[in-house]
Amino acid sequence: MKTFAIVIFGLIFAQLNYTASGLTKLSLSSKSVSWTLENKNGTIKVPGSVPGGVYSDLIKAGVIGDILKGFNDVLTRWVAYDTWTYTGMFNVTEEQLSSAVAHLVLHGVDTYSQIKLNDQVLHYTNDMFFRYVLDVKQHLKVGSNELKVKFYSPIVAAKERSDDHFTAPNCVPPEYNGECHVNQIRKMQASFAWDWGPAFPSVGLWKAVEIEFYDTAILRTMMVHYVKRDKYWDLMITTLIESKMVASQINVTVNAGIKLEGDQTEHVQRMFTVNSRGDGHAEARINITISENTVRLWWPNGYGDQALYDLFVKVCTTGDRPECSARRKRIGFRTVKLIQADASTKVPNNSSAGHGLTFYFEVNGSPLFMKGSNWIPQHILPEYSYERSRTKQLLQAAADVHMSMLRVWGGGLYESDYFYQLCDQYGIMVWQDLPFACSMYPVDQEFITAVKLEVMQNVIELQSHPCIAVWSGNNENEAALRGNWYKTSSEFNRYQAEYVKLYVETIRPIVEDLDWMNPYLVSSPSNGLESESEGFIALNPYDPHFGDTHYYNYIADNWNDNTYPLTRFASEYGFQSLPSLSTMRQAAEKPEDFSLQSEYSKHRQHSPNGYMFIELQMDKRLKLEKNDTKYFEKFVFYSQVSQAMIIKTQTEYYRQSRDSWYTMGALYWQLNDVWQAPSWSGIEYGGKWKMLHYFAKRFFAPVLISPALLSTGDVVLYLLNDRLVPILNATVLVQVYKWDSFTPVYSQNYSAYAPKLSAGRQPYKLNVKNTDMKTVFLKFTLIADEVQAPVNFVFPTPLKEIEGLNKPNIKIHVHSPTKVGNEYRYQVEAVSDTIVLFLWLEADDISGHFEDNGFIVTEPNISTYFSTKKHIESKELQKKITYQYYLH
Ligand code: BMA
Repeated sequence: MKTFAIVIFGLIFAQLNYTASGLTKLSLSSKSVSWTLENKNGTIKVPGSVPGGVYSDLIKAGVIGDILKGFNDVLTRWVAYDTWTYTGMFNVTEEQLSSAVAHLVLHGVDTYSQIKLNDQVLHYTNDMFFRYVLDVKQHLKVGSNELKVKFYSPIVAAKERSDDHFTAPNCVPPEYNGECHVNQIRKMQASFAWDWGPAFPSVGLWKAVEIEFYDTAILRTMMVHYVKRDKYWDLMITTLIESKMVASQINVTVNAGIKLEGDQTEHVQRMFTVNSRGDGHAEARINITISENTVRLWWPNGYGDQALYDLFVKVCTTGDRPECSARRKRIGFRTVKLIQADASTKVPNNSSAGHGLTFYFEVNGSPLFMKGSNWIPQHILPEYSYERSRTKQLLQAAADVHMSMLRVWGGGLYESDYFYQLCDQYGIMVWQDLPFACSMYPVDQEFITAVKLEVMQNVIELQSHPCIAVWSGNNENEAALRGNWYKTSSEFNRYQAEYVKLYVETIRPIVEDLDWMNPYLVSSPSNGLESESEGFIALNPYDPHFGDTHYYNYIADNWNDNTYPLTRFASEYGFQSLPSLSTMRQAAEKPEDFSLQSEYSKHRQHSPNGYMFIELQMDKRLKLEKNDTKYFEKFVFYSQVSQAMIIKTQTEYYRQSRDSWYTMGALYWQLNDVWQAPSWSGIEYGGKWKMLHYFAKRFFAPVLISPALLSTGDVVLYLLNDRLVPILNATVLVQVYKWDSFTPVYSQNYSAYAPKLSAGRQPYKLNVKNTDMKTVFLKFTLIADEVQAPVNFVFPTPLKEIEGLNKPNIKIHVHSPTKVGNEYRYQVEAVSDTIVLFLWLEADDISGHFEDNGFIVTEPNISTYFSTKKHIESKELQKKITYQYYLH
């Protein structure tokens, strides 16, 4: 029996080396077809790219320069006001045209366009997130054909729609240098500017374009649902079949096979007669039952392996000339539940903590604390936003610092399939916002129709990825309406009704119907079920007893452990810093730009009063004299120190609050950047890690000894344990240092214990109130069998007040590299003669990153690694490495 299955399976796989028999595809990408791009009055005519876009094509042709330099976002804005036409000439053969079906497939059209084939208007598009499939059988001819896609200015289109269907806000704040009414159009919302990014209202064919020729039917895609039943997984595969756009009955055979552990396979074949609707769509369902012993579970990063299995599906038409087409998906077996249940089951019911509902993810039956960040598009131009190397670099960086969840934020995109494949591989769960953010949205017929189609298509594509954990209808729109952010209070009822129509009545049933494995939330932040019971716009969407929260406070003392409000799940919180000088140099043009007062600096800061808040936070804790000769350089560095310490403090507070409040998630704002500017990111545009990202590696560590300094002067300790087993027989070494010596003045061991998956508060405290707080700091080291944990610190007073810290003598030594994968890995040692605060190593213009950085040096020797793709002599690297630290 087993041999038989393998033979059949082998046959299926052998045939899967091609996408289809019967189906032929004619790629219209600019690699195979010549395209031109022309503006309205014909004064600009350049080669066009497909996939591509107007800004990148104008850069390639030398019409405009590097769009991220200087003020080029504003200086190139004229591009977005013009009308641009992409014209492609391609040949069709007689054989191709003899197929019964010829469909033009445009995988991504950004956004308002008219599509003409051989001078006949085929269609008008209005949604960049939608794959358009157009019947071109009657319009094609043998020989040369011309496809023209005329793009209307998205700014003008948005304005025109707003004139008819105005919905708040009127425009983005002036600091953004942005454009208005992006909420009117189904385009990446951040492309009209955001508080961390420039406006580039792009147009273009941002994904592939092709013509599909076949006779009867093809497999477009498939959905995969699975449920655990006793000792089995029931796998339900829904194939989505496309055919001629007329109602008809089609006979097909569906083959599905999955490779399991070892050499085992499961394979099923069935015949169907499917009813193709008038739009050419039909479905066939096939089930496979898998014994639980033949697969391993898929776990989020840090909690276990990411077991993935190849599922192959082939659909063949029956009859004289069978046509086959196939798809492969890698799937993982896991269960995810978002538990919103009586909070008193988790925390004492006689306290405020026990009121309300929990909000946590239970994965494979275990309650897991989600650690991570928020993902914004990796490039401001959509045609570059799916770039594989950058996707990999960023997701790898997220996985390297123990992130288990990323929230794909609602002002961006549905990301590339590659993005979700990597999240599957790295174990990064995805909180997927639908692309609606910080606005009220229209609900006219055109808009609702586009949204329905778009959501349907994208949920179908993404739902089978094991990484997908939750869908959320929008970013901050419930909070914005309740909080009157856009002066909507006089029309509250209208906006509430429209909100419900869009996210509850239109989107929710689609998502829940197509993906019944993963939960749908109406908004982020929201009170979850509680918001629903309050008409979807809760009185206080930030209620700590329910749902998720976003929290930004730029005025409080954010290095203080007692500053932060409680929450069940922190899905956004953050603070700005400046990018490093080397990143800034890619965009700043003159030496004068490198000053906070420069026009350049003002132009790049979109967050109103942004620099003032950075300075305010810095002044609370660090000392930087206004007349310091290196003021700007230090400001940049200190801003990163300040950001890293703030997010560390806040994140550890949330992890600790698992104990008393059942806080179960910390996703800080934001992982990445789209340009060289001040922002909340932990990784700069170009991939360089800020101090925050290095700190994340420590504050997200699976096991961490985490102190909190209470306002009474008591230091309490938590042993954070994100492992599925308890920590027994551990010791915490507490050492008190004076700032001027490597030798601690006090050391004491305490025993420590933490149950599995817990924030074990330890049953003792230390008091620092009566010590001379300016001269000492505390260091905590966990000693436990087979457990690695970073050291941690308490600085009892603001660092600007400390006494005794000396100027260090530091020597750097770089060893010869070893090759690890495609990278060279250099051991870097730093030797210091005294304590150093936030020792920060940089490798000049060599791109790569250190394994650790931003050190609190309490021993004479520290050692780390620098990894880079480029080979460089270790002596050279040693010369290039510079360092900074905090000293006043
Ligand atoms: C939240 C996010 C983003 C924004 C960030 C920083 O509002 O959802 O819209 O960039 O805060 O202000």
